[in-house]
Amino acid sequence: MERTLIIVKPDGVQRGLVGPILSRLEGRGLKLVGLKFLLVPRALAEQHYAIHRDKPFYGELVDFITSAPVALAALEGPGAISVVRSAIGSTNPANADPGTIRGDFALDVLHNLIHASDGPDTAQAELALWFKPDELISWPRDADKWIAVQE
Ligand code: D4T
Repeated sequence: MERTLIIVKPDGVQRGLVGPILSRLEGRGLKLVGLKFLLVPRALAEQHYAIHRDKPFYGELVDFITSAPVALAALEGPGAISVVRSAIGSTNPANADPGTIRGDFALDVLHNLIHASDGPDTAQAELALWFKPDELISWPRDADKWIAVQE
């Protein structure tokens, strides 16, 4: 079982695609274990994108992610990290396969709708960066029974 982080970026929020994006990932069988909606503080954006600090697109990337609210989700499932990466498609949507989120809804590399952790180490670090431990839910083994009790 793995956990991964996704961020629906400001373009996805503004275009009303939070629901459709989460729906695709939930439909695949991934379970939500955390959910958040926020305007990203600049320091947090800089920490998240620190690996790109020396890239020419770093400035506009941080400007963009802090420009309007984003939706964050922590998702859990077998192979969740690679399952989500393949569901979202190539970083540059112009190269993303049809049927992927970017391949169906985006065209521009900066405005590529969604971020997803790209490996176990980044998933762990990013989940810790964006969620406090008590903001992540642990689903019980008998989750169906739990849902029935909650209803
Ligand atoms: P994220 O991190 O948003 O999930 O994207 P990827 O993991 O798919 O791609 P990335 O880390 O290489 O790039 C981070 C972020 O920068 C934007 N970007 C990227 C850009 O604006 N211009 C570029 O040339 C590249 C390569 C898009 C995603």
